[in-house]
Amino acid sequence: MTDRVLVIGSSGQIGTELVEELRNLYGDDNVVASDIREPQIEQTGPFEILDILNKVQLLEIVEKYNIKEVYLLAALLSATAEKNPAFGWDLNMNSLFNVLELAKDGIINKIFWPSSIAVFGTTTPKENTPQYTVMEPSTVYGISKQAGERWCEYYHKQYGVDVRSIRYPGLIGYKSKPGGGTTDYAVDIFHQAILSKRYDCFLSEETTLPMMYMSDAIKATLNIMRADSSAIKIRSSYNIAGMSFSPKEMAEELKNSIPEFEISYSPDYRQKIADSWPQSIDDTHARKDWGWSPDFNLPKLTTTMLENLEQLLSEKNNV
Ligand code: NAD
Ligand code: AKB
Repeated sequence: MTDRVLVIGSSGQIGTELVEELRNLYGDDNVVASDIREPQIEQTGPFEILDILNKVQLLEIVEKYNIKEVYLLAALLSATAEKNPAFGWDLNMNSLFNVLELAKDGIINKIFWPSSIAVFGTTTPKENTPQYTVMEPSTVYGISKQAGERWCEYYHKQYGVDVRSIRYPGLIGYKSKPGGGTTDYAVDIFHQAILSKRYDCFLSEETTLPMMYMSDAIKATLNIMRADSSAIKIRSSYNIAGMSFSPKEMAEELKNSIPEFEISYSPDYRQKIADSWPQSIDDTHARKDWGWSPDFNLPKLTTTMLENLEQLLSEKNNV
């Protein structure tokens, strides 16, 4: 029976785009999408409803499709987890244990599990944040990601589990909506710029954060997963960088295409989260070990987002 890939949390912001690319690479039937909720877009391959906290259901799906590689995307993100810390911890940690255990038992061969810039905290150097540095996250999400990184490295060293990970910055794409993060404004702003030409931002104007266009994030994910195992020297999680900007800089860039666009600022509880995160990231190790480099900067991201989102929204209005 053919070895197959399973994406867990496939109906979310990253999963929606990752499944599409994995199916282009491996074939529609060889990539099984799964989530606790229905997908955002029509599926071209198998989809299963799966609660990752249900170990029995997970094993059934893994055996049914002969899954050998798992992309674990199910999680509560930073803003949502702050509203429900106990469940955030439960989901973010136990989902990872359930998948790591399958690899430890030799049932699956390879795991991708994303970490985040949220592993850093207020005591971390903010600019060009190094791979190895002080890490004192202050959110339940960041704490769960930091603990997850430690467990990934532990399972690799103790049991030889082939687990690979990236610390994604805030991700921006037009195909799917974000799921409760602090960086979500950078997607919402495009929707509102097109629909109403104005946006009220929940972060203050000077809040600079590391960000990345979704196709760069997907490229990084596929590249780290397809690299030779010997090239993956870091088994906790790799820093990767795309670009850094503040809401004010994003708005200025948008005005180049939509001159009448206006932005206002009403910082809420997410400001404190953003203030604890780095402003820019040093990704030297990812570049050296498995050839990482981004394709998108802020101007290219802005024109690409506007072009594609305008088309998508006008298609939806015409349906
Ligand atoms: P998302 O919230 O958009 O998607 C997560 C998906 O997981 C959702 O579709 C949700 O229904 C599903 N899910 C929740 N509970 C589940 C359960 N019990 N069983 C199965 N599925 C369940 O998140 P995303 O933005 O796609 O993020 C995916 C991963 O990448 C997460 O680990 C996140 O921490 C990480 N990450 C994302 C970003 C970003 O900017 N999007 C940045 C850094 C790290
Ligand atoms: C969030 O804002 O929670 C995510 C992340 C950077 O991990 N986008």
